[in-house]
Amino acid sequence: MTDNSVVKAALRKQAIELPSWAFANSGTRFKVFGQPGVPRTPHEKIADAAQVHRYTGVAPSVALHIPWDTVDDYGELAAYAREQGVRIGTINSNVFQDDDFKLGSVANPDPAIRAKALDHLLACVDVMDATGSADLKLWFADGTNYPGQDDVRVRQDRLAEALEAVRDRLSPDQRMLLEYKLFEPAFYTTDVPDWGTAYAHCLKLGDRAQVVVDTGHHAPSTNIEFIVAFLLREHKLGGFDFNSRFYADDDLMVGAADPFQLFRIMYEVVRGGGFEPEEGIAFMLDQCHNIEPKIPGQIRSVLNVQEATAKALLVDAEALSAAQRAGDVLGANAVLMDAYNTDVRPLLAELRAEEGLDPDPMAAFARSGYMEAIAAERVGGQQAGWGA
Ligand code: RM4
Ligand code: MN
Repeated sequence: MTDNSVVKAALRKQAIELPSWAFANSGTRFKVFGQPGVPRTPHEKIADAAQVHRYTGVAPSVALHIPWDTVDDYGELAAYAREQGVRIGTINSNVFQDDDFKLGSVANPDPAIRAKALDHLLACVDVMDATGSADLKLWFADGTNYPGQDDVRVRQDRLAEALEAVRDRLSPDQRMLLEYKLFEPAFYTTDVPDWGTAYAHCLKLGDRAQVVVDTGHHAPSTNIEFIVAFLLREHKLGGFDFNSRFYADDDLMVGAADPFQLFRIMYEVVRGGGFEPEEGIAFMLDQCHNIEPKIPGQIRSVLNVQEATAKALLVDAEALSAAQRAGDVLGANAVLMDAYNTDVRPLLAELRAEEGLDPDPMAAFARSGYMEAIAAERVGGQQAGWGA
């Protein structure tokens, strides 16, 4: 297996981005359960995210979601993030919660509504300029519920037109990351339902457009690691929205439902050079903590990604390649499984100690008293939520 010092050196470079909305209240369409101490403002979300970085050392940035994180002064918010020891990362657009978007946003049959959706996307680029963010994440709830409801071909034209306008607005150091999702809220057709559709649009858009793989956005049993390998090989993988799912887009903690799948994905990232800075892959979480406490939920998630990464880095590339070339099916499989079956927790504890962190971030955070402090301090005001 790969030498521990090599694995540690690679892990030191890892950065996982946290979603601001993970710290806010969330739920299902049946009920949103509030929790004590939940942030009321984007500043409080950033303060909570900074705690995750403080204890894990690998979560230095926070993604914003607009308009959930709207503030008057984004430069000030970015400065506040820096004071807290983190920075603002990806800007997520939201064109799925306005009444006007009932029949879609950028693919809506009404040109005035399409223009309104595009305005929002362009306003998100203004936010990026103010925060210094490099990535704009685009997810569209657009689609139809019934056969015949709209012309699915024309909807692709409308989508392409909006994407081109966004691309033309980006500065050279900014990217657009196009996310796909099989279904929901549209139940019959979705305008960007899969990686192939996203890839085809990004290919036409050029270098500054790349695909985002949200691990919860596939049909059951989809081989996500193949998609990752393919996109990485084409330099069209922009990043991940990590979460895990049992059934649909469950947004559960990454690595909770299927840690082996996460390992297989991370192995393809390692194999394809996806940790090299030039590749620019954004490793983001996109999760909701509906019933578990949110900050520890995020810490657990970051640790799950780190563990899967460590195991992927442990794979003995030479032994694997030799077995593959020899057609040794069982031998090759065993090389991969040896790495997966390694308990990497001692190695990660050691790494943290070397970095001056507590070897057990979950326990250290619990001891810190932060949860109790925010529950006592954050009284009154309106707790942030996803507004569904
Ligand atoms: C979508 C998609 C987006 C996220 C929203 C909240 O399903 O995953 O990335 O911003 O949910
Ligand atoms: Mn997502």
